[in-house]
Amino acid sequence: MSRRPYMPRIAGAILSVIVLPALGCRPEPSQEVEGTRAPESGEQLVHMTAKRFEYSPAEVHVKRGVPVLLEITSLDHVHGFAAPDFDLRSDLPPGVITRLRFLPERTGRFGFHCDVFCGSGHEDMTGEIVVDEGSTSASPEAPSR
Ligand SMILES: [Cu+2]
Repeated sequence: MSRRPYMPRIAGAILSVIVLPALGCRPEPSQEVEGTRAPESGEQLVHMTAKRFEYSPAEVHVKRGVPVLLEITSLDHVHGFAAPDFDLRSDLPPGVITRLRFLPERTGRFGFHCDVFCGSGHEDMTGEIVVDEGSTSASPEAPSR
């Protein structure tokens, strides 16, 4: 027999999709996905969570020139995510993975913040996307003129 047996995989899938939730132990708190397509190769995948009144991580490092996929999940309440420098904004419903894509074209530090009022402390709910120079590890501030 040269065919590979697919049964164990299927059995595993059935186990995790049907049996485990029935037992009350869901493998992931967030199953729903809002937004665009699944992660693609070549993207910088960044996971982030939001809760009153912070993002984690609050500072995200990405490389310039490489597409970024942000996957953000709120842990408690509807929050927002707004990064005006990248024209990004979305609501973050709790328990849902919200996907946002952008291409960082300039290096630097770019702020983001919650733009859905979520209580007193809301205005402190901020963070930064730090875009670093891509590929090589050459010193970032070495102009070659
Ligand atoms: Cu807020």
